[in-house]
Amino acid sequence: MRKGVAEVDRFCQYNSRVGQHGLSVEPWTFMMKTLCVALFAAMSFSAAAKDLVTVSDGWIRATVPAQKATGAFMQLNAAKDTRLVQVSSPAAGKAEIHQMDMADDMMRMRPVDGLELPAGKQVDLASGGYHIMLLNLKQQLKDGDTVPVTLTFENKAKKRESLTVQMPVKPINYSAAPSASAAKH
Ligand SMILES: [Cu+2]
Repeated sequence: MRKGVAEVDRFCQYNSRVGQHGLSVEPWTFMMKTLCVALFAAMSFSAAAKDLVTVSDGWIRATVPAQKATGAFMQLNAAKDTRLVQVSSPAAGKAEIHQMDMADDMMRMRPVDGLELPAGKQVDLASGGYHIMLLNLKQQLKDGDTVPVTLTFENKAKKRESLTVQMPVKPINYSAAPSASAAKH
């Protein structure tokens, strides 16, 4: 059992025991039961997204004061075909999925509306390729900070699931261990 689920379970068991002691506690018990069901539903929802896509080696590039944008990088592994369609972070006013490519001998990056994640295939979000762009940053991001980033996936049936990952901020000159596709750049 996942740690969070165990905690909710303990919380719910405790509250149903409290509910057995008096006659006047029925509405309270009912409310607690409803709340517990809702909590379980929310938790199994996030567990499902976790089982769907594995995020590894995530990091965010640190910023200098007054810098308003930075990149977030990671490796994604989907268990079933899905698509990354939306990103957000409380640290940024806006977040986008970006693609970086060469056009007329110039490196440019542009937002894309989604990134395909084929089942069983590792997709790298790395410097020089796809990445997550955090824009309108609310404060400077420093080495050692941790920033939550929420990824939303959509499958072929248009069903959406979200996953929040805690991403460490790494120094400006940091680069992740070279992976097969990053080496091409
Ligand atoms: Cu970008």
